Parts: sequence; C-alpha cells; structure tokens
Amino acid sequence: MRFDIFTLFPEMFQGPVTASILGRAQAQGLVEIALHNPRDVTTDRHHVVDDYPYGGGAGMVMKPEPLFNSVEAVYQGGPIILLSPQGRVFTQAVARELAAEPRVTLLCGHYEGVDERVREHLATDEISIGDFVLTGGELAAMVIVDAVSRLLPGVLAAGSTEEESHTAGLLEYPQYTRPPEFRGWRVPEMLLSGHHAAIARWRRKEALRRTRVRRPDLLAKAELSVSDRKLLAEIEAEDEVHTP
Ligand code: 9D3
Repeated sequence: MRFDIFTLFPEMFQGPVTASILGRAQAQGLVEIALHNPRDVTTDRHHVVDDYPYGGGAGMVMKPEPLFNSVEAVYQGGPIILLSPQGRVFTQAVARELAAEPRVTLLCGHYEGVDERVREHLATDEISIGDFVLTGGELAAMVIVDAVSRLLPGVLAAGSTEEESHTAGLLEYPQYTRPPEFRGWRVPEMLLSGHHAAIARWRRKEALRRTRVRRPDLLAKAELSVSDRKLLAEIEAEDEVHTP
C-alpha cells in the first residue's frame, strides 16, 4: 500500500515513519510512504504557500495552487483525504476501509485552514481524528498511516489482529508479565494456574468488567454471547456486595 502525504513540514514525519513497526514495514516493501512538499512546486520568487483570508480575520490560509499542482504531479488514483477538524471522525472502521485501498493521498493543512476550493474540488474525503485542536494535519496523517498500516498483511506478528477481532468492541483485559510479585503486588493467581480455559474465561470477564465501568457506551454496542451475559451478571452480583 502506498501513502502520498502532502505537507509543508515533511520533516515532522521522519521519526514516526522510520522507527519501529512502520520502519520495518517500509523496509519489507509492505508500505510505501512518499512525502511531498507543495512549496517545492511553487514558481514565484519567495515560494509562497499561504496568504491572508479574503474578508479579513486572524491567521493565514493555504493557497490552493501549490496543493493542486503538487498532487496533480504524482496522483495515480485512490481517495484524496483532507485532514481537517471538520471531517468525519476517524475510527477503526475507517482504518479498515482505507486498508483496502492500494493508494491513499493525505493532504495536511496548516495555519488556520486551507482554501475551500481544495475541499470542494481536490479532496474526495475529509477526516478528523477527534474533537481537540492540533496545530496542523501532520500528526493526524501520522495517526492514520499508523492505524491503517498495522492492518496490512505481514505488518504485525501473526495472530495479533486475529485476537483483536475476537475482542472487538471491548476494552482489553489486564496483562501481566514476570515477576509474579513486584513490590508486594501479586499477579492474579488464575494467570499462573496454567488452566487455559479458566484463564480465557477470566480474561473475558475482566474485559467486560473494565468496559462496563469505563466505556458503557461500547458495552451497549458490543455483540455479546450468552456466556458474556452470564459473566456480566456475575460482575453485577459482585458489584452489589461492594456498593452499600
Ligand atoms: C477548530 C479551530 N479552527 C477555527 C478557528 C482553526 C483551526 C485550528 C487548527 C483549523 C485547523 C487547525 C489544525 N488542525 C488540523 O489540521 C486537523 C485536526 C485537528 O485539529 N483536530 C483533530 N483532527 C484534525 S485533522 C486535521
């Protein structure tokens, strides 16, 4: 899969795309990340990429021409996503949608925004990563590249995304590693028992318990089996004992 990222600050991407799992995925040829700076295609003396907003107001707006020209110079199909606070919110479902594309183009805005004609006539999609304000679309683009790349075949160790589909829609169960006692805090005895079926049941129950407390919104949407309902009933009964 290939990502073409258009940004005035390509250096922001150096760490995240070369390190760790993304770095290895690129070295293996599973993911290709091409960075493009719209400033490089400007032909005016000062390589201007932004200008004052028509009608006045604070801040600068990204000019349409450098973005259109730089995209058109390399575009070979696929969605053109404008990262913007006004886009549809990025979720795991959107990540799965994008992972099915052979090429994705990401346009990073900076300053107070981009000329509306980019949104109307260049972008095919608009995505936000959540309701908080960033200084630009670069970190949002990195979030998307990371979340999408790890879904591609071969990027993660075998089995990692398998377990994910099994626990989809729930928070994760607590994890422990050695030592069995650290500063007097013991690992739950169940996990040391070697009783695989009982461990699986304990983990499922703790995932349900945690989701119920922290993300009741997720629990309401989750597809629960009959045994999940039984575990939840147990959790609710345990709760009765502790709440006066
Ligand atoms: C919401 C504030 N805007 C109205 C004054 C101005 C503005 C601030 C910051 C416009 C763009 C930005 C930069 N943010 C992004 O480009 C961005 C973003 C974000 O801020 N939050 C979540 N997702 C995204 S995707 C791109």
